[in-house]
Amino acid sequence: MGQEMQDIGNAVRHDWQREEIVALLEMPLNDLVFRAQTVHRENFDPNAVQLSTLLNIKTGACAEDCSYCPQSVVNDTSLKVEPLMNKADVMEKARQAKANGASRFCMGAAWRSPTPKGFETTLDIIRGVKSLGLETCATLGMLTPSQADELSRAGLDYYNHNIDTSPEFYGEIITTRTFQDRLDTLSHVRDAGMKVCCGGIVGMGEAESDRAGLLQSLANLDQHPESVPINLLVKIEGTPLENADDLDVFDFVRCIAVARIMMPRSLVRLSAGRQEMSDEAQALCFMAGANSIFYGEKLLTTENPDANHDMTLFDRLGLYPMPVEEDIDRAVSV
Ligand code: SAM
Ligand code: DTB
Ligand code: SF4
Repeated sequence: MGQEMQDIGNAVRHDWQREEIVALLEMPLNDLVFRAQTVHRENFDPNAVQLSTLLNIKTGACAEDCSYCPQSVVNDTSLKVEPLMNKADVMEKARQAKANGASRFCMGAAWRSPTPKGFETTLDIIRGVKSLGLETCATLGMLTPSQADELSRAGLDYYNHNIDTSPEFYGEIITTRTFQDRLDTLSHVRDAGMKVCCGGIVGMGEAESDRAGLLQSLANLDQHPESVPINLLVKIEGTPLENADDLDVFDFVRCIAVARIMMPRSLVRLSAGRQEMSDEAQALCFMAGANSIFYGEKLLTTENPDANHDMTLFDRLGLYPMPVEEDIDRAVSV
């Protein structure tokens, strides 16, 4: 492999300009996927895919107005509100996730920010899940610096907090908290020594330059997020985005490929939207450098492919779950 290709794969840059990202998004697909795959191979085992299992530990009645989300109080969806789960039930789900082969267990709560009582229970839940030998991740909304510290001390490895879209398009999607609020939470998470899981959603009617802006904002953070979930909007009845135009699946693949090129050592997660995607589209995403998925039949409130389907797809493609040690070693070098 020539020096030029090596340089492509190993440069961890934080100075991405919007035009060069748009140029990447518009490359011929063959060239783009080749470049992304080259970067992927220089930084990872190309056939290992990290598996994260999600559990919504508190459902619905969220005070934010995110226009994609079934859990917002302002969206009139048929979702049943459920209070915070108890520790024993969460641990049972975490044990099952581990037995099914997941390496990371991600707990979501539909909060603008954690309530005081809910937060204490969540700390206890995290201590329990950590003791099972799983990597832990949580997404609980905005955090203060001291909440981030407490989560870190309880054994939380990752905090998921997405910026969702470009700074310009953000106000079309959410009005109850700002883009800067999200960046503040991310810096509290970093300061507390946790790893960052941060990505966004595409297919919300945004322009290509917004997809470039999302990727630019992620890659130009002081440190790249260790995990980058790229979600394809799941259109949910009763949300303002229920009738959003479909994103061309190749434009989704392009986002994955450009995320891989821009954040060469991060796990790029093919996230929400897999249930609506063909096996072939998912295979293209893996070729373009995706190396993580949500694994298990449910995301937070919506369907995900079942584990048998995913393991059959992995067999057909020669993929295998990434061992947890490999994920931990890699995260040290992002
Ligand atoms: N309330 C917390 C928060 O927003 O920080 C945590 C849960 S929230 C549901 C986590 C993320 O899921 C959102 O930031 C968004 O990126 C993603 N998400 C939510 N609804 C989605 C949908 N319908 N389609 C795709 N992604 C979605
Ligand atoms: C992320 O980026 N995607 C996940 C996780 N982080 C919390 C959530 C996807 C939610 C899809 C819609 C639902 O199931 O409610
Ligand atoms: Fe609440 Fe999170 Fe849904 Fe926004 S995405 S409405 S913050 S649960």
